[in-house]
Amino acid sequence: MDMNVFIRDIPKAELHLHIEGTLEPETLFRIAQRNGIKIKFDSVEKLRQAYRFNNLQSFLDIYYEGAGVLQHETDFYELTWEYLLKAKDQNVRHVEIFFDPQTHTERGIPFETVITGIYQALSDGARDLNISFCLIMCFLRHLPESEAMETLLQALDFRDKITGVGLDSSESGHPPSKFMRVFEKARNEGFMTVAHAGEEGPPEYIWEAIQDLKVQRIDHGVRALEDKSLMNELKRRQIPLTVCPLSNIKLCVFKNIREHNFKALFDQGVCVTVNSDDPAYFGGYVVENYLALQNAFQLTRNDIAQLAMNSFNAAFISQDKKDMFI
Ligand code: ES4
Ligand code: ZN
Repeated sequence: MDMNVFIRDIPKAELHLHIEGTLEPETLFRIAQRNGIKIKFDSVEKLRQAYRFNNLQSFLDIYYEGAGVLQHETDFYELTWEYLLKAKDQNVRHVEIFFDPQTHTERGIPFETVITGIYQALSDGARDLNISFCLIMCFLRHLPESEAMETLLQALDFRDKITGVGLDSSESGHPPSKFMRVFEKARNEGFMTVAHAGEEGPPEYIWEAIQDLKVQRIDHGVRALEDKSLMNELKRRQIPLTVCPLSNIKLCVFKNIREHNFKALFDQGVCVTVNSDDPAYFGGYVVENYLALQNAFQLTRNDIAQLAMNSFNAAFISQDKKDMFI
């Protein structure tokens, strides 16, 4: 069987996916028009051409602007549903979706509008597309901890719909320790925890995510390779990394895919998973991320199967459910 087909058809879970990052230019234009919002770019092509980034911040500036077209429950529904159709095509069986409530509540969109639209699409997807799901609410780390705390309090009204909390946005200068209290409260309320760390930031930020925030997974974490004792800790405790190869290339974390440290992490026995991060902006969904790695590192079918298995093992699902997939 052709490797492309093998990668497409193998059941997989996606664990690092920002729903706002699945907003394709076509959808962005359609929703903007419907909501009477003017876009700086006069065509889909021009907008897509603007998707050239030199670091995380240059991407975030465009990403937050794009998310500004989302206003109504149906906008969030449509966004999520379109992603699920892509996931279905790529045989993604389980998704753990990040959303950034503060990106929307800061613009006056109610928390309830955001979560209801996203959750309805995910529920329909579970029923009609057979894709199971979890929702992870991320705090924007460039904002003060007090605002993250307010967001957590708002989320308590939707407790049954949210599995975990995460930490995203501009990493440099915003260490995980800044959010110690809000993560402590989240854990006490029964939420799972994850955090972006070691994407651009130093290995110390990964240590802080593990020790201060007590996360179950690290999002990105590629800079762990710079710290031998951290690598030992990740291996010993089998703390998964949700790696996003195409994202790392687009944001210039690595010069090109062959320079990516994925293979070193994988060969050293870290529980690595492959994910798409913000696929509408980074040029590929999860299959394209697997394919990029397979091409660059000549991965075997066994390697691909191991990565797919890791994705279920690292998921926030019961052992029984993992056993059904693996
Ligand atoms: C993100 Cl790639 C990345 N890093 C940090 N925060 C983010 N939010 C959306 N994509
Ligand atoms: Zn991310």
